[in-house]
Amino acid sequence: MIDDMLRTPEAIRDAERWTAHNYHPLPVVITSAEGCWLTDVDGRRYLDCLAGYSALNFGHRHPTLIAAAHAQLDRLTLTSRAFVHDQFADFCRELAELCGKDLVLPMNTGAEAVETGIKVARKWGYQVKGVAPGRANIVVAEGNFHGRTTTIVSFSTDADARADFGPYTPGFTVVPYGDLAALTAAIDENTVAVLIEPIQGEQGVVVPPEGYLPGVRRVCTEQDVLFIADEIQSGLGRTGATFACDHEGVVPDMYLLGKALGGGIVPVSAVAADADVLGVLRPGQHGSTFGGNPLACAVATEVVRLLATGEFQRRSAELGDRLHAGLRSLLGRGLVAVRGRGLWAGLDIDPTLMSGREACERLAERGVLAKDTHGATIRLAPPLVITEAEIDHAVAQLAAVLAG
Ligand code: IF1
Repeated sequence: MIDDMLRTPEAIRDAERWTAHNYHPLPVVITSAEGCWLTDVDGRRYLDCLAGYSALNFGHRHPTLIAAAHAQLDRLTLTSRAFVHDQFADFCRELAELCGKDLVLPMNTGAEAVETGIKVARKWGYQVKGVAPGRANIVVAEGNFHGRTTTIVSFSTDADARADFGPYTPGFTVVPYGDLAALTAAIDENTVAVLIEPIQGEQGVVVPPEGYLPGVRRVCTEQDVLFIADEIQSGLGRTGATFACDHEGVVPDMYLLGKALGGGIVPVSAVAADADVLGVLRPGQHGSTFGGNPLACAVATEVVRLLATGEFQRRSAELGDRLHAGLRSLLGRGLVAVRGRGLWAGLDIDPTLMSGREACERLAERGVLAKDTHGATIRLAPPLVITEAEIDHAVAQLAAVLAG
Protein backbone atom coordinates (compact mmCIF):
# COMPACT_ATOMS: atom_id res chain seq x y z
CA MET A 1 0.00 0.00 0.00
CA ILE A 2 2.67 2.52 1.10
CA ASP A 3 4.63 1.72 -2.08
CA ASP A 4 1.67 2.74 -4.27
CA MET A 5 1.75 6.13 -2.63
CA LEU A 6 5.45 6.65 -3.36
CA ARG A 7 6.33 8.60 -6.50
CA THR A 8 9.77 7.02 -6.78
CA PRO A 9 8.78 3.68 -8.40
CA GLU A 10 6.73 5.34 -11.12
CA ALA A 11 9.43 7.95 -11.82
CA ILE A 12 12.01 5.17 -12.18
CA ARG A 13 9.72 3.18 -14.50
CA ASP A 14 9.23 6.25 -16.69
CA ALA A 15 12.95 6.97 -16.83
CA GLU A 16 13.85 3.39 -17.70
CA ARG A 17 11.15 3.25 -20.41
CA TRP A 18 12.56 6.16 -22.38
CA THR A 19 16.34 5.91 -22.01
CA ALA A 20 19.20 3.65 -23.14
CA HIS A 21 20.32 1.49 -20.25
CA ASN A 22 23.95 2.62 -20.17
CA TYR A 23 23.69 3.17 -16.44
CA HIS A 24 22.29 1.21 -13.51
CA PRO A 25 21.42 4.05 -11.14
CA LEU A 26 20.45 3.59 -7.51
CA PRO A 27 16.63 3.62 -7.09
CA VAL A 28 16.49 7.25 -5.94
CA VAL A 29 14.82 10.10 -7.84
CA ILE A 30 16.25 13.45 -6.82
CA THR A 31 14.15 16.58 -7.13
CA SER A 32 16.15 19.25 -5.27
CA ALA A 33 19.48 19.79 -3.53
CA GLU A 34 21.44 22.31 -1.51
CA GLY A 35 25.01 22.08 -0.20
CA CYS A 36 25.62 18.40 0.59
CA TRP A 37 21.97 17.42 0.86
CA LEU A 38 19.61 15.97 -1.77
CA THR A 39 15.83 15.54 -1.53
CA ASP A 40 13.97 12.88 -3.50
CA VAL A 41 10.47 13.01 -5.00
CA ASP A 42 9.06 11.42 -1.84
CA GLY A 43 10.67 13.96 0.45
CA ARG A 44 13.48 11.70 1.69
CA ARG A 45 16.83 13.40 2.27
CA TYR A 46 20.27 12.07 1.44
CA LEU A 47 23.82 13.14 2.25
CA ASP A 48 25.62 13.31 -1.11
CA CYS A 49 28.94 11.44 -0.89
CA LEU A 50 29.44 11.21 -4.66
CA ALA A 51 29.18 14.92 -5.60
CA GLY A 52 28.60 14.15 -9.25
CA TYR A 53 31.88 12.20 -9.42
CA SER A 54 33.66 15.31 -8.10
CA ALA A 55 31.79 17.80 -10.28
CA LEU A 56 30.09 19.26 -7.20
CA ASN A 57 33.15 20.15 -5.12
CA PHE A 58 31.47 23.40 -4.03
CA GLY A 59 28.22 21.70 -3.10
CA HIS A 60 24.84 21.83 -4.81
CA ARG A 61 23.90 25.33 -5.96
CA HIS A 62 26.71 27.25 -4.26
CA PRO A 63 25.23 30.75 -3.88
CA THR A 64 28.16 32.58 -5.47
CA LEU A 65 28.09 30.29 -8.50
CA ILE A 66 24.30 30.37 -8.88
CA ALA A 67 24.36 34.17 -8.68
CA ALA A 68 26.98 34.32 -11.43
CA ALA A 69 24.87 32.00 -13.58
CA HIS A 70 21.68 34.00 -13.01
CA ALA A 71 23.40 37.29 -13.85
CA GLN A 72 24.87 35.89 -17.06
CA LEU A 73 21.61 34.22 -18.09
CA ASP A 74 20.03 37.68 -18.13
CA ARG A 75 22.80 39.10 -20.34
CA LEU A 76 24.38 36.65 -22.82
CA THR A 77 24.60 32.86 -22.95
CA LEU A 78 26.24 31.86 -26.26
CA THR A 79 28.17 33.53 -29.09
CA SER A 80 30.31 30.64 -30.44
CA ARG A 81 34.03 31.36 -30.80
CA ALA A 82 33.36 33.07 -34.14
CA PHE A 83 33.21 36.19 -31.98
CA VAL A 84 34.79 37.19 -28.66
CA HIS A 85 32.62 37.95 -25.58
CA ASP A 86 33.26 39.95 -22.41
CA GLN A 87 33.55 36.95 -20.05
CA PHE A 88 36.20 35.11 -22.08
CA ALA A 89 39.48 36.85 -21.22
CA ASP A 90 38.88 36.89 -17.45
CA PHE A 91 38.15 33.15 -17.43
CA CYS A 92 41.19 32.20 -19.52
CA ARG A 93 43.55 34.55 -17.66
CA GLU A 94 42.43 33.59 -14.16
CA LEU A 95 42.49 29.86 -14.89
CA ALA A 96 45.90 30.16 -16.57
CA GLU A 97 47.19 32.00 -13.49
CA LEU A 98 45.73 29.36 -11.15
CA CYS A 99 47.58 26.71 -13.19
CA GLY A 100 50.77 28.75 -13.62
CA LYS A 101 50.50 28.34 -17.38
CA ASP A 102 50.56 30.75 -20.35
CA LEU A 103 47.37 29.66 -22.10
CA VAL A 104 43.97 27.98 -21.66
CA LEU A 105 41.86 26.20 -24.30
CA PRO A 106 38.25 25.90 -23.03
CA MET A 107 36.07 22.91 -23.94
CA ASN A 108 32.96 21.37 -22.33
CA THR A 109 33.32 17.78 -21.14
CA GLY A 110 36.29 16.06 -19.62
CA ALA A 111 36.58 13.72 -22.58
CA GLU A 112 36.84 16.73 -24.88
CA ALA A 113 39.69 18.09 -22.78
CA VAL A 114 41.43 14.70 -22.97
CA GLU A 115 40.92 14.51 -26.74
CA THR A 116 42.24 18.07 -27.06
CA GLY A 117 45.31 17.10 -25.03
CA ILE A 118 45.93 14.08 -27.27
CA LYS A 119 45.60 16.13 -30.46
CA VAL A 120 47.84 18.95 -29.18
CA ALA A 121 50.48 16.47 -27.97
CA ARG A 122 50.53 14.75 -31.35
CA LYS A 123 50.77 18.02 -33.26
CA TRP A 124 53.49 19.24 -30.88
CA GLY A 125 55.33 15.95 -31.45
CA TYR A 126 55.37 16.41 -35.22
CA GLN A 127 55.98 20.17 -35.37
CA VAL A 128 58.24 20.77 -32.34
CA LYS A 129 59.84 17.46 -31.31
CA GLY A 130 60.18 16.22 -34.92
CA VAL A 131 58.49 12.82 -34.60
CA ALA A 132 58.02 11.06 -37.95
CA PRO A 133 54.58 11.78 -39.52
CA GLY A 134 51.84 9.49 -38.23
CA ARG A 135 54.18 7.79 -35.69
CA ALA A 136 53.29 9.75 -32.49
CA ASN A 137 52.81 7.53 -29.45
CA ILE A 138 51.36 8.32 -26.02
CA VAL A 139 52.12 6.28 -22.89
CA VAL A 140 49.07 5.62 -20.68
CA ALA A 141 48.43 3.56 -17.52
CA GLU A 142 46.63 0.33 -16.83
CA GLY A 143 43.42 1.05 -14.92
CA ASN A 144 43.06 4.45 -16.61
CA PHE A 145 39.80 6.29 -17.00
CA HIS A 146 39.86 9.34 -19.25
CA GLY A 147 36.38 9.34 -20.77
CA ARG A 148 34.19 7.46 -23.22
CA THR A 149 35.10 8.54 -26.78
CA THR A 150 36.24 5.87 -29.23
CA THR A 151 39.84 7.11 -29.14
CA ILE A 152 39.90 7.21 -25.34
CA VAL A 153 38.37 3.76 -24.89
CA SER A 154 40.91 2.51 -27.45
CA PHE A 155 43.49 2.63 -24.67
CA SER A 156 41.18 1.64 -21.82
CA THR A 157 42.01 -1.56 -19.93
CA ASP A 158 38.40 -1.90 -18.72
CA ALA A 159 36.62 -4.48 -20.88
CA ASP A 160 33.16 -3.00 -20.19
CA ALA A 161 34.32 0.42 -21.32
CA ARG A 162 36.14 -0.88 -24.42
CA ALA A 163 34.48 -4.05 -25.78
CA ASP A 164 32.80 -3.91 -29.19
CA PHE A 165 33.67 -0.27 -29.85
CA GLY A 166 36.44 -1.03 -32.36
CA PRO A 167 38.18 -0.46 -34.65
CA TYR A 168 40.41 1.22 -32.12
CA THR A 169 42.67 4.25 -32.45
CA PRO A 170 46.38 3.30 -32.56
CA GLY A 171 49.25 5.28 -31.01
CA PHE A 172 49.00 4.37 -27.32
CA THR A 173 51.19 2.19 -25.10
CA VAL A 174 49.78 0.87 -21.82
CA VAL A 175 52.10 0.39 -18.83
CA PRO A 176 51.37 -0.59 -15.20
CA TYR A 177 50.31 2.43 -13.08
CA GLY A 178 52.88 3.51 -10.51
CA ASP A 179 55.72 1.59 -12.20
CA LEU A 180 58.30 4.20 -13.20
CA ALA A 181 60.70 1.67 -14.74
CA ALA A 182 57.99 0.32 -17.03
CA LEU A 183 56.97 3.83 -18.02
CA THR A 184 60.57 4.81 -18.75
CA ALA A 185 61.12 1.66 -20.83
CA ALA A 186 58.02 2.42 -22.91
CA ILE A 187 59.34 5.81 -24.05
CA ASP A 188 61.06 5.91 -27.45
CA GLU A 189 61.76 8.45 -30.22
CA ASN A 190 58.06 8.46 -31.18
CA THR A 191 56.74 9.15 -27.70
CA VAL A 192 55.13 12.59 -27.56
CA ALA A 193 53.44 12.38 -24.14
CA VAL A 194 52.68 10.49 -20.98
CA LEU A 195 48.98 10.78 -20.06
CA ILE A 196 48.05 9.74 -16.50
CA GLU A 197 45.70 10.54 -13.65
CA PRO A 198 47.79 11.71 -10.65
CA ILE A 199 45.36 9.56 -8.61
CA GLN A 200 43.28 6.98 -10.50
CA GLY A 201 39.60 7.65 -9.83
CA GLU A 202 37.50 4.91 -11.40
CA GLN A 203 40.17 2.33 -10.59
CA GLY A 204 39.23 2.90 -6.98
CA VAL A 205 41.03 6.11 -5.89
CA VAL A 206 44.50 4.63 -6.35
CA VAL A 207 47.29 6.88 -5.05
CA PRO A 208 50.62 6.08 -6.79
CA PRO A 209 53.74 5.31 -4.72
CA GLU A 210 55.49 8.35 -3.22
CA GLY A 211 58.01 9.60 -5.77
CA TYR A 212 56.19 8.25 -8.82
CA LEU A 213 54.87 11.60 -10.02
CA PRO A 214 58.26 13.36 -9.54
CA GLY A 215 59.80 10.44 -11.42
CA VAL A 216 57.37 10.82 -14.31
CA ARG A 217 58.14 14.53 -14.36
CA ARG A 218 61.91 13.91 -14.47
CA VAL A 219 61.71 11.24 -17.17
CA CYS A 220 59.43 13.36 -19.36
CA THR A 221 61.79 16.32 -19.04
CA GLU A 222 64.83 14.19 -19.83
CA GLN A 223 63.17 12.51 -22.84
CA ASP A 224 61.48 15.65 -24.24
CA VAL A 225 58.03 14.12 -23.68
CA LEU A 226 54.95 16.08 -22.53
CA PHE A 227 53.65 15.16 -19.08
CA ILE A 228 49.85 15.43 -19.34
CA ALA A 229 48.06 15.25 -15.97
CA ASP A 230 44.38 14.37 -16.13
CA GLU A 231 43.16 16.34 -13.08
CA ILE A 232 39.53 16.23 -14.22
CA GLN A 233 38.48 14.29 -11.12
CA SER A 234 41.52 14.72 -8.82
CA GLY A 235 41.90 18.47 -9.32
CA LEU A 236 40.25 21.68 -8.09
CA GLY A 237 40.53 21.01 -4.37
CA ARG A 238 39.37 17.39 -4.19
CA THR A 239 42.57 15.99 -2.66
CA GLY A 240 43.38 18.84 -0.26
CA ALA A 241 45.41 20.85 -2.78
CA THR A 242 44.50 22.76 -5.94
CA PHE A 243 45.85 19.88 -8.02
CA ALA A 244 46.76 16.33 -6.94
CA CYS A 245 50.18 16.91 -8.53
CA ASP A 246 50.80 19.68 -5.96
CA HIS A 247 51.22 17.12 -3.15
CA GLU A 248 54.56 16.11 -4.61
CA GLY A 249 55.51 19.52 -6.02
CA VAL A 250 55.05 18.32 -9.58
CA VAL A 251 54.02 20.66 -12.43
CA PRO A 252 52.87 18.83 -15.58
CA ASP A 253 53.28 20.30 -19.07
CA MET A 254 49.52 20.15 -19.52
CA TYR A 255 46.64 20.15 -17.02
CA LEU A 256 43.38 18.57 -18.18
CA LEU A 257 40.51 20.01 -16.13
CA GLY A 258 36.75 19.51 -16.03
CA LYS A 259 33.91 18.44 -13.69
CA ALA A 260 34.07 20.93 -10.78
CA LEU A 261 35.33 23.67 -13.13
CA GLY A 262 31.66 24.07 -14.15
CA GLY A 263 30.59 24.52 -10.50
CA GLY A 264 28.06 21.71 -10.82
CA ILE A 265 26.00 24.03 -13.06
CA VAL A 266 27.30 23.81 -16.64
CA PRO A 267 29.81 21.48 -18.35
CA VAL A 268 33.16 23.29 -18.44
CA SER A 269 36.52 21.70 -19.20
CA ALA A 270 39.86 23.11 -20.26
CA VAL A 271 43.44 22.38 -21.23
CA ALA A 272 46.07 24.62 -19.59
CA ALA A 273 49.64 24.67 -20.94
CA ASP A 274 52.45 27.00 -21.95
CA ALA A 275 52.63 28.72 -25.35
CA ASP A 276 55.31 26.35 -26.68
CA VAL A 277 52.69 23.58 -26.42
CA LEU A 278 49.24 25.13 -27.00
CA GLY A 279 50.82 27.51 -29.51
CA VAL A 280 50.95 24.69 -32.11
CA LEU A 281 47.22 25.20 -32.78
CA ARG A 282 46.25 27.62 -35.54
CA PRO A 283 42.74 28.87 -36.47
CA GLY A 284 40.57 26.15 -37.99
CA GLN A 285 42.55 23.26 -36.45
CA HIS A 286 40.44 22.63 -33.35
CA GLY A 287 37.24 23.96 -31.77
CA SER A 288 33.83 23.41 -30.22
CA THR A 289 30.41 25.05 -30.54
CA PHE A 290 29.97 25.62 -26.82
CA GLY A 291 33.60 25.68 -25.69
CA GLY A 292 34.26 28.85 -23.69
CA ASN A 293 30.68 30.14 -23.93
CA PRO A 294 29.70 33.20 -21.85
CA LEU A 295 27.60 31.27 -19.32
CA ALA A 296 30.37 28.69 -18.83
CA CYS A 297 33.02 31.40 -18.47
CA ALA A 298 30.96 33.41 -15.98
CA VAL A 299 30.45 30.39 -13.72
CA ALA A 300 33.96 28.97 -14.13
CA THR A 301 35.60 32.32 -13.40
CA GLU A 302 33.83 32.34 -10.03
CA VAL A 303 34.97 28.72 -9.49
CA VAL A 304 38.57 29.79 -10.08
CA ARG A 305 38.11 32.69 -7.65
CA LEU A 306 36.73 30.33 -4.99
CA LEU A 307 39.82 28.15 -5.44
CA ALA A 308 42.20 31.13 -5.43
CA THR A 309 41.35 31.70 -1.74
CA GLY A 310 42.68 28.25 -0.76
CA GLU A 311 39.68 27.75 1.55
CA PHE A 312 38.37 24.66 -0.22
CA GLN A 313 41.79 23.08 -0.42
CA ARG A 314 42.24 23.63 3.35
CA ARG A 315 38.79 22.19 4.10
CA SER A 316 39.48 19.15 1.95
CA ALA A 317 42.82 18.55 3.69
CA GLU A 318 41.54 19.03 7.25
CA LEU A 319 38.18 17.29 6.84
CA GLY A 320 39.85 14.63 4.71
CA ASP A 321 42.01 13.71 7.70
CA ARG A 322 38.82 13.27 9.76
CA LEU A 323 37.17 11.20 7.01
CA HIS A 324 40.17 8.91 6.56
CA ALA A 325 40.62 8.47 10.33
CA GLY A 326 36.98 7.42 10.58
CA LEU A 327 37.29 5.03 7.64
CA ARG A 328 40.51 3.49 8.94
CA SER A 329 38.66 2.70 12.18
CA LEU A 330 36.48 0.36 10.08
CA LEU A 331 39.44 -1.70 8.83
CA GLY A 332 38.84 -5.22 10.03
CA ARG A 333 35.21 -4.29 10.71
CA GLY A 334 34.01 -4.82 7.14
CA LEU A 335 36.65 -2.81 5.28
CA VAL A 336 39.79 -4.47 4.00
CA ALA A 337 41.45 -1.36 2.51
CA VAL A 338 41.11 2.43 2.49
CA ARG A 339 42.86 4.63 -0.09
CA GLY A 340 42.77 8.26 -1.10
CA ARG A 341 43.71 11.79 -0.24
CA GLY A 342 41.74 14.74 1.14
CA LEU A 343 37.97 14.36 0.82
CA TRP A 344 38.37 11.48 -1.63
CA ALA A 345 38.43 7.85 -0.55
CA GLY A 346 38.30 4.44 -2.18
CA LEU A 347 37.10 1.67 0.13
CA ASP A 348 37.46 -2.07 -0.45
CA ILE A 349 34.68 -3.89 1.38
CA ASP A 350 35.21 -7.48 2.52
CA PRO A 351 33.74 -9.23 -0.54
CA THR A 352 32.40 -12.06 1.64
CA LEU A 353 30.14 -9.48 3.32
CA MET A 354 28.56 -7.75 0.31
CA SER A 355 29.26 -6.15 -3.07
CA GLY A 356 29.96 -2.48 -3.51
CA ARG A 357 26.59 -2.09 -5.15
CA GLU A 358 24.79 -3.70 -2.21
CA ALA A 359 26.68 -1.50 0.24
CA CYS A 360 25.58 1.58 -1.73
CA GLU A 361 21.96 0.37 -1.78
CA ARG A 362 22.04 -0.09 1.99
CA LEU A 363 23.71 3.28 2.45
CA ALA A 364 20.95 4.87 0.38
CA GLU A 365 18.33 3.29 2.67
CA ARG A 366 20.18 5.05 5.52
CA GLY A 367 20.19 8.38 3.68
CA VAL A 368 23.75 8.43 2.36
CA LEU A 369 24.48 8.32 -1.40
CA ALA A 370 27.73 6.85 -2.68
CA LYS A 371 28.78 4.89 -5.77
CA ASP A 372 30.55 1.60 -6.26
CA THR A 373 33.30 1.36 -8.87
CA HIS A 374 34.21 -2.29 -9.45
CA GLY A 375 33.34 -5.36 -7.37
CA ALA A 376 33.42 -4.57 -3.67
CA THR A 377 35.01 -1.12 -4.02
CA ILE A 378 33.10 2.07 -3.34
CA ARG A 379 34.28 5.65 -3.52
CA LEU A 380 33.41 8.54 -1.22
CA ALA A 381 33.75 12.05 -2.62
CA PRO A 382 31.46 14.46 -0.77
CA PRO A 383 31.23 18.15 -1.63
CA LEU A 384 34.09 20.08 0.00
CA VAL A 385 31.49 22.09 1.95
CA ILE A 386 30.70 19.03 4.10
CA THR A 387 30.91 19.53 7.87
CA GLU A 388 32.64 17.47 10.56
CA ALA A 389 29.26 16.31 11.86
CA GLU A 390 28.19 15.22 8.37
CA ILE A 391 31.45 13.29 7.91
CA ASP A 392 30.92 11.54 11.24
CA HIS A 393 27.33 10.77 10.22
CA ALA A 394 28.42 9.23 6.89
CA VAL A 395 31.08 7.08 8.60
CA ALA A 396 28.56 5.96 11.23
CA GLN A 397 26.07 4.90 8.54
CA LEU A 398 28.80 2.99 6.72
CA ALA A 399 29.77 1.25 9.98
CA ALA A 400 26.14 0.24 10.50
CA VAL A 401 25.87 -1.12 6.95
CA LEU A 402 29.06 -3.13 7.34
CA ALA A 403 27.92 -4.45 10.71
CA GLY A 404 24.86 -5.83 8.91
C1 IF1 B 1 30.88 7.86 -16.73
C2 IF1 B 1 34.53 8.43 -12.40
C3 IF1 B 1 34.12 7.21 -14.45
C4 IF1 B 1 37.35 11.16 -15.30
C5 IF1 B 1 38.71 11.46 -15.58
C6 IF1 B 1 38.13 12.25 -17.74
C7 IF1 B 1 36.78 11.98 -17.51
C8 IF1 B 1 36.36 11.43 -16.28
C9 IF1 B 1 39.79 11.21 -14.55
C10 IF1 B 1 35.78 12.29 -18.62
C11 IF1 B 1 34.92 11.15 -16.05
C12 IF1 B 1 33.07 10.20 -14.93
C13 IF1 B 1 32.37 9.77 -16.19
C14 IF1 B 1 31.17 8.98 -15.75
C15 IF1 B 1 31.47 8.44 -14.37
C16 IF1 B 1 32.70 9.14 -13.92
C17 IF1 B 1 33.81 8.21 -13.66
F1 IF1 B 1 35.79 8.08 -12.51
F2 IF1 B 1 34.45 9.72 -12.12
F3 IF1 B 1 33.89 7.71 -11.51
F4 IF1 B 1 33.39 6.83 -15.38
F5 IF1 B 1 35.20 6.57 -14.31
N1 IF1 B 1 39.07 11.99 -16.79
N2 IF1 B 1 34.50 10.44 -15.09
O1 IF1 B 1 37.00 10.63 -14.09
O2 IF1 B 1 34.99 13.39 -18.25
O3 IF1 B 1 33.66 13.38 -20.36
O4 IF1 B 1 32.65 12.48 -18.26
O5 IF1 B 1 33.10 14.93 -18.47
O6 IF1 B 1 31.24 8.00 -17.90
O7 IF1 B 1 30.27 6.86 -16.31
P1 IF1 B 1 33.52 13.54 -18.87
